[in-house]
Amino acid sequence: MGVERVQEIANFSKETIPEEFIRTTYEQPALTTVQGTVLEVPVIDLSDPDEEKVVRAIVDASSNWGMFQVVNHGIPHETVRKLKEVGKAFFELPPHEKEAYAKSPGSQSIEGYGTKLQREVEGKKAWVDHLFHKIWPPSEINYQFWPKNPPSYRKNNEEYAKHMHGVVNKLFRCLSLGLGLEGNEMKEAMGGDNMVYLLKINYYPQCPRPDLALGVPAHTDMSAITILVPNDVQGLQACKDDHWYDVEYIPNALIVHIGDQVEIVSNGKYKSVLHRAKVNKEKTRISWPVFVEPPSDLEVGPHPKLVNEANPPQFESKKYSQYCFCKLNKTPK
Ligand SMILES: O=C(O)CCC(=O)C(=O)O
Repeated sequence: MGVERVQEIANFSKETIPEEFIRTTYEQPALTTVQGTVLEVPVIDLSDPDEEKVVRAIVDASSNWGMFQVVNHGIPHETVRKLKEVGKAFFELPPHEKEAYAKSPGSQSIEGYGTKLQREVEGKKAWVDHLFHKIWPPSEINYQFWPKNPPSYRKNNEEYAKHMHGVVNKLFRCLSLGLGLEGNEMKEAMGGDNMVYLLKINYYPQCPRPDLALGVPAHTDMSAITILVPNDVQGLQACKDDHWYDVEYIPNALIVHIGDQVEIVSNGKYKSVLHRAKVNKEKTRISWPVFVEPPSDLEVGPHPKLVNEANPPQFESKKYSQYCFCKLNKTPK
């Protein structure tokens, strides 16, 4: 097989973890988390008929936190439950069945089942396996990365993607109005209906040393926005004013991250959120972020209506693919 999956490593790591998973003291969650405080990222009721109130709440959350949770978002709870059920079932299949969807080494595509191969800057590895595949638009979907087992995987994921549009449209409308733009202008700046929804499933097995390891290290998302549902195991942390806080798990809420592209189009008014994920000693944590992204060849930059002599552009305009390449290869933006 070649690549060792974290799920397998977890099976034989009962008390300790391999050295490459032990974070430096600057990153270890036990040493760097503000204890006893669960971060109260704003919770916004998307069904509130007072649109101005919703816009104000989204502007405030996106400018000060870069993260918020939405409730009454219109995606049926049953749809989310079924998405989670089939994702969990996939990761519980025997290894050889999952390996059928593995990314081939050297593949340029992000899609497929995998474990991050390259170590990070500090030489460390993350305690997580994942599955990536696009769920929208239909022309971008590569069904070879969608598990055939469990058999309802495809139906349940298609159903989730269908319901996701309503939330995406509402969020972009509010973000746009909050900048003084027309309701459709933010979405159009991200590619309109050609935006790509990339689903990732993070599978964080139980870890005997959650104080030392991280599931996902600190990062901001390259996407425009990310819409995430976790299972009921708390693990997401957000950085606010240079401190790391646990983000509360709210059943049936969607967690929204402002990504780098919204920060760029807003010319810095909205902030992309620095976040990371912890792991758990007793329970497997799973999360399903959907990265809502501009098409790869779309040039993204500060919206022309938001820049003038008094507000010069704070970011260079770049094709989204080029932005991702620079960020992943750590070349100057
Ligand atoms: O699992 C989480 O809550 C966060 C996941 C995440 O940040 C990522 O996959 O980029």
